[in-house]
Amino acid sequence: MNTLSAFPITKKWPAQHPDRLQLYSLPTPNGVKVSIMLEEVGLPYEVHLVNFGTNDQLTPEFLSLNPNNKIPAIIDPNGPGGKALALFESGAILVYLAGKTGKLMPADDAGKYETLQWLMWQMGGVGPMFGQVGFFHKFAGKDYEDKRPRDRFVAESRRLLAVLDQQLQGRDWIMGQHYTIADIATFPWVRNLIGFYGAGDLVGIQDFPQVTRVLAAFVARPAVARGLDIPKRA
Ligand SMILES: N[C@@H](CCC(=O)N[C@@H](CS)C(=O)NCC(=O)O)C(=O)O
Repeated sequence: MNTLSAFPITKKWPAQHPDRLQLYSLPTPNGVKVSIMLEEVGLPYEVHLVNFGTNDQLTPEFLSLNPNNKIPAIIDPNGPGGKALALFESGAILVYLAGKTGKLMPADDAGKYETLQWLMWQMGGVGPMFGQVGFFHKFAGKDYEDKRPRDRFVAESRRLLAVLDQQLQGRDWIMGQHYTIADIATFPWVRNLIGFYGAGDLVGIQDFPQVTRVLAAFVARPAVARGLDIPKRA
C-alpha cells in the first residue's frame, strides 16, 4: 500500500505512478505556473486534469485536497521527512518546489527574500487584478452597462504593468540575471491578459516594452512551451 492511497483525491484520480509527484491542474495562468516549474526543474510527475466543465473542482475528492476548490494542487509522496505532503496555492507550491530542488530561487538570503517579495506581489496583485480584467472584458462582466468596475481594474493592471516594466529595465528577468519562480508566477498572467483575454489594447500594452521583451524570452523557453500545454484539455 502506497502513501498516496491515504488521500481521498486518488479515488477519483488514481495514480499510475504513485512514487511520482501528483499534479491536479488545468492549463490556466495559475495552473501552468506549476507545470512550467516542474518542466524547468525536471522532477518526474504525473498530471491529472481537473475539468471545470464538469465542476471537478467542487467534488468531495478534490475538496479533500483543496477546500478552496481551486487548481493547482499537488501531492508529493516524497515530501519533507520522507512523508507525503499535500499543498494548494500556486505560490506556496513554487516555493516548495524551489526549496526541494534548490533551483530557480537565489541561494543567498537577500536574493531569496526579494524573490519572495515579487512572488507575493504577483499573488496579491497581478493575478487578482488581471483576473478581474478578464471577467469584465471577456467573460460575463463584459455585458455590464456600467464600465466603472472594468475601468478600475484596467487602471490597476496598468499601474502593475508599469511597476513591472520599471523593474525589468536593464534586467533579463525580474531578479536580474537569474530566472526565478517570480518570473514563472508572473509571465503566464501577462501572456493571458494579452492573449486569451484579448486585453492588450485595453491596458495599452505597447507602453510597456520591457514587459513584452521579457514575455517573449519567457515563452521562448522550451520548458515554458511544454508547461503551457499541461495538462492537455479534454
Ligand atoms: N490563489 C490561487 C488561485 C487559484 C485559482 O484562482 N485557480 C482558478 C483557475 S486559474 C480556479 O481553480 N478556479 C476554479 C473555481 O474558482 O471554481 C493560486 O494561485 O493557486
